[in-house]
Amino acid sequence: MEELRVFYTGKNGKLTLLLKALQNLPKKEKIDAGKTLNVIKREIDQLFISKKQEIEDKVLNAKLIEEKIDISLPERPFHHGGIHPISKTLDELICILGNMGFEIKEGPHIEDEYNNFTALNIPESHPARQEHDTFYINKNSKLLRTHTSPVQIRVMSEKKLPIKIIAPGATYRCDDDSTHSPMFHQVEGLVVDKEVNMSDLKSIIIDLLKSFFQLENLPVRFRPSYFPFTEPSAEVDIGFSKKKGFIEIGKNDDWLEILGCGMVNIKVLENCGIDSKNYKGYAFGLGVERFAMLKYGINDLRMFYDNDLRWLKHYSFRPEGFPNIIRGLK
Ligand code: 2NL
Repeated sequence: MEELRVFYTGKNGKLTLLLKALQNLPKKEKIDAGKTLNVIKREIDQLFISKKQEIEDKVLNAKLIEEKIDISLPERPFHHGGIHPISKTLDELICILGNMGFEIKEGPHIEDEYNNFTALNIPESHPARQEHDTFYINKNSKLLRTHTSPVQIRVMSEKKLPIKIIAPGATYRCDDDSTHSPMFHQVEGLVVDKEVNMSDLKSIIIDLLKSFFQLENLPVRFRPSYFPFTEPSAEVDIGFSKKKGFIEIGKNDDWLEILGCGMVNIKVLENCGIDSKNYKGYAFGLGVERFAMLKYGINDLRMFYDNDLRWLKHYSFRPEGFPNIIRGLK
């Protein structure tokens, strides 16, 4: 088509040459012939344009038919990425505590000795402070946080009261065996207000455990304990039974330790500049891996971080089913 166009209306085309030859004609003939030639030229131009359009439409339609997608066909069975059981457990804990009015706070994973230990009333001589437990980064007392408590120290030091927060996230300890991973996850909670006491703490913990394990009659027991950052301190147990090697939560044959808590030590409040005569606090800390193992029947901690595809396919969750403050845990 392009060849034809050049043949007639190109630079040296038949029609172009005729138009050029007009100048050799006498004036009257020049006008008549000029008109006729221009009519022909316009007609030829128009023909080329419409033919070109016709061909382009044909090409486009053929392409559209060829690339048609049948949206009524079922989806091919490809594998979705899944939600890791640690993420799912964190989402669930955040959902439950979020509904109770706790605000979620995060902080740096690289901390200093003051926020990680000193402010929490963990003395220099405390075993957790010795080299073998903590990943020190350099000699300027920088370290990987060994718990999420430094987040709460930062929030308390801002001195905006009252406080009702949780600090979820990764924590690090120089420990690696079948029951310890050098990186693991915690959720810690902190409430600081004028009138709070141990029974407020107890009711929050009992509600949290019943919601998390979806058991209205879950047996819960508070046992006196010791943490440097709380006084008094308690460890919390839940009822379980062991049948043929399987742990069943909610029965009451035996007790299983599940978390630690207590009233914030007044030394910790004072370290953060909070007036301990007018304000009290309670706090709790739990291990996310332990919660995940008990709820989802995972008995080997190390599998969480092995990235074994067969394990991940078995234990991960469908992404559309994540916990949500409106829909709940399902
Ligand atoms: C456990 C015990 C606990 C806390 C964590 C805390 C934080 C501040 C002040 C006071 Cl800033 N307490 N956190 C309190 C009691 C226990 O964790 O066994 N966790 C796995």
